Amino acid sequence: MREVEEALVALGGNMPSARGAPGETLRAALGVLARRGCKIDAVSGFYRTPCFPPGAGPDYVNAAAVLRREGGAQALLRLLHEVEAEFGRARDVRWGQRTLDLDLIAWGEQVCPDRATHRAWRNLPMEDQARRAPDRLILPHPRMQDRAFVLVPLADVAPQWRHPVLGRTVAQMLANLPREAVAEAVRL
Ligand code: A4P
Ligand code: MG
Repeated sequence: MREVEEALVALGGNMPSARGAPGETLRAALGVLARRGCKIDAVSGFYRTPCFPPGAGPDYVNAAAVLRREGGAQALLRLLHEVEAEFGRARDVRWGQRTLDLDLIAWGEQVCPDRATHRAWRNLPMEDQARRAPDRLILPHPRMQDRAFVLVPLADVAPQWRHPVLGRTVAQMLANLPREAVAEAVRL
């Protein structure tokens, strides 16, 4: 397994941090990642997106980045969690409001931990999605194909990346989403 792969990272936040409003936080977080060994190849536009689930909090700012780093996917997820913590992320309410959420969307075309487990998380009923979080790394991120707030920014930087299980590119997954959901993501 290759230790350096192109990683796709989704960034989001809907509460101010010590660094400022969510857009400032996201920019600062990218700076920290660059200083901790991430070679950032591309950063998407920043988008204002309505909070999911609707009504659960203020709008988010979302973005996506393509980066590379030595050390494998687990090590990158650990770094992402460290950076979230440094920006004041408290993991209390799942899907709660947050200053910074950094999700590892993909590590090359790796499927983690295996296709059967991936399928189980991908097909988790909506009522369980809000209650259950995986205790190990799932790649690609099991909800990426459902979310305009992930796919709209990702389409700026990796439209041709192909989902290793679903067989669809980012551009194709985005085209499969309801038009209204996509239109709600407004470029800042
Ligand atoms: N985990 C497993 N696989 C991954 C992965 N590929 N990337 C584990 C990141 N984490 C992964 O994550 C829960 C657990 O999943 C962790 O222990 C991690 O090791 P978390 O970041 O602690 O919890 P979370 O952020 O509440 O969960 P998750 O799945 O990141 O939340 P969601 O489902 O991404 O929801 N609305 C808008 N408009 N924009 C947003 O960005 N984000 C959320 C977060 C909700 N609503 C939103 C947005
Ligand atoms: Mg997260």
